[in-house]
Amino acid sequence: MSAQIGVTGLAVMGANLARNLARNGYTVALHNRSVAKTDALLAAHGDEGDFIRTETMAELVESLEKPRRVLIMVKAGGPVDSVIDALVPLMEPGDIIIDGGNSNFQDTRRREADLARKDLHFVGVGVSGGEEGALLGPSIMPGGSKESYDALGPLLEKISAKVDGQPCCAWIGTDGAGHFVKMVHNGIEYADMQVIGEAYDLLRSAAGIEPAAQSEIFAKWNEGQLASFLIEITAEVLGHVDAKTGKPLVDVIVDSAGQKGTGRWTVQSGLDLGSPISAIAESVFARGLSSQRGQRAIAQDVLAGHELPVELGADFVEDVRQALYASKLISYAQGIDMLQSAAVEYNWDLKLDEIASLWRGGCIIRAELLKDITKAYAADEKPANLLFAPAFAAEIAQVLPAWRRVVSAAVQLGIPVPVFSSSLAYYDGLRRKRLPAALTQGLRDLFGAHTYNRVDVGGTFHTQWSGDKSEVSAVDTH
Ligand code: NBP
Repeated sequence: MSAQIGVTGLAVMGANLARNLARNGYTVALHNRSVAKTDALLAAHGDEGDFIRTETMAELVESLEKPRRVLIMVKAGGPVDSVIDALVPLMEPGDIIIDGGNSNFQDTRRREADLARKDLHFVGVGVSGGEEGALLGPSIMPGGSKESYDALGPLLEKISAKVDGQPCCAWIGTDGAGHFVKMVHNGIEYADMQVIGEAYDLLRSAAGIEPAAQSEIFAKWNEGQLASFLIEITAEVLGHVDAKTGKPLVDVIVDSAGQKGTGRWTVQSGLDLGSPISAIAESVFARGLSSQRGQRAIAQDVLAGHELPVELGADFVEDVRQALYASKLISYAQGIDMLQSAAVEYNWDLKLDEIASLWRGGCIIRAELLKDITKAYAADEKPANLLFAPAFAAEIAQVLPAWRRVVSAAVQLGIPVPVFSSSLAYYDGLRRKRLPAALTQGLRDLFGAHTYNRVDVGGTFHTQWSGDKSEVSAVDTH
């Protein structure tokens, strides 16, 4: 018996993907650095399908049909390079090495180029859905060559989540495109969670609605425009009572949010691309601020508040819902805009409708909204920005007054809403006819002779600030 695919790295994600593949009828060769994990998986789930137990890389490679497919599911970073180094001498031209971990897309680009020189395919695959998704059907974002997708795609599509009968898996683009799209997915996930947190804080701190009652509000919200996995689990977490204290669980959890790095990578990459992904950036910064517990404790005593009284309207809860929806839309619009910039920079032909479509199921940001986003980018005329799609421009117009009221109230009450407010600033910045960037350019020209363009004639100019202040035509030194 030979296996259609091998999996090396059988911690929680690798084990669950291996089980998912076996449950879908594939023979799966299993390998882990320490054999104990392989044996534990076989002991607990060996009856779920056809597995081949291997102890060494050589055994793993020998057990595979050709072209060989080996899925690496080890810790991102150095361990992936070690496993690749061990595999390469054992593989033959045309074989496929797949990295399904959360690798940085730049590492994936480097590895793909290295292996292409050895006639091996390297496919970086973004996998979203956590432990449960890996087992029951994740959202899968494969990069690498089109040729490798022909050999690998059918397996990945089979084990992926399905929405309306469509697999949540499609070839994203060459080299690191899959890992890049997964990274941006995670960035949007950060923003999605932050806007939920801001809504919760406003309902609690401004309107005095306790977690149990909020659980019902979020459950109701999950039936409408906001329907999504994250809103659904927010209702669950807010409704959960701590068995030890009888308090809402959310009140006994330390208010310091961790991060594993994909949000930070998204922001770093957004800065490199010049993409205004303020919602994602503010979400990462909000987690950073939450973790500065020492400074936050000192601030309790030394920093004034001077909150101002606010008359909350009778529809405050609905206002917050609308502000949450608007801010969520902005984070998707910014994330997708970043994908467009990356497509140009890295020469990827990203199909935004397919990407939105495969985020509809299996992944953490799965949401009803993604169906409309898919439609917007499947249209003949693709919007330059998601917000320009007629359906979304109309929706934003509808929720805009509530969004402004909520941000104003939050500012007056001293409740931090970094993503609600920065998203509104992004929206207003985008639609503003004249931005103060003109003044910025004037200042740059004065202190650094950085030059400017004029609104009335073409060319690049410099004012001789330290001389007679006359304007001269200049070579662009931006
Ligand atoms: P971990 O990230 O915890 O990695 C543990 C695995 O890596 C074990 O199999 C371990 O072998 C192996 N390993 C390490 Br550590 N160093 C190694 C080396 N030098 N050579 C060979 N093997 C090595 O596993 P995980 O939590 O299952 O995650 C796997 C990947 O999936 C990661 O990239 C992670 O970021 C990603 N992930 C994705 C999601 C998602 O929702 N998509 C969720 C969680 C994780 P050992 O057993 O011998 O120590």
